[in-house]
Amino acid sequence: MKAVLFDLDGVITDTAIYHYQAWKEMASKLGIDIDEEFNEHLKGVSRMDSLQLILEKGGIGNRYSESEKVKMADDKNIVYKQMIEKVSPNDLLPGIKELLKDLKDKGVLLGLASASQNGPVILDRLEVTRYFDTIVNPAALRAGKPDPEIFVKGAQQLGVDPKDCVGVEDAAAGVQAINGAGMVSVAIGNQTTLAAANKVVPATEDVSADLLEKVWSGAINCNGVF
Ligand code: B16
Ligand code: MG
Repeated sequence: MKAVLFDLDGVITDTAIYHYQAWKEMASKLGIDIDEEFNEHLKGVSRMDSLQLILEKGGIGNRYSESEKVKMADDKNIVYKQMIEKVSPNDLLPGIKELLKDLKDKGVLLGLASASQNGPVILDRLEVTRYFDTIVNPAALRAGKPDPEIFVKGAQQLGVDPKDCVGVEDAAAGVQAINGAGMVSVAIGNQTTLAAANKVVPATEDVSADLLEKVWSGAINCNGVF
């Protein structure tokens, strides 16, 4: 294993509540009510695709022009950015600081493969930017997850073959993207939802450098069933 590509939201930290509150505020101005259950569908989904899902929920998916939608998404992002100003190192999910440190100590390259354009700011606020060798720019992608492009680009930016990489995700679309990139996948969360991953663990504290190495070598050597 030469590199690990990390998703951000739900893996390194959890800002889903801030995305939810900011979208809820924007949606209510349009007379659309969204709840936490609906918010689950927005996890890992890009900003513009999230907006489209919300408009469709309100039955007004075709009402606005592209520039009007960009303005709505920008307004939501202004609110979201105010909310993430309070993010601090205390918001790292359990075990993640140790994981990043252990992987660096072992000489493993680290990359961020997040759909969030706010990824670099959030890494700064969490004070973990120095652990990352590369960050994929999601704004430059042709397609979002489940398309493998973001993970393929991450491996390219690190100069590593995808088969020597492990991707870590919390969303089914993200696991599909990792697998499609030809990497080994480790997922955090529900065993049934994330069954396509080479390995599923319940929580971030269950992911260690040793586990990632073990899953990678097992998958490479014997087809990845654990
Ligand atoms: P932004 P991930 C994703 O992050 C979030 O899960 C998703 O809810 C959000 O819409 C997306 O980033 C875009 O975020 O509006 O900040 O560009 O899970 O891919 O790390
Ligand atoms: Mg995620």
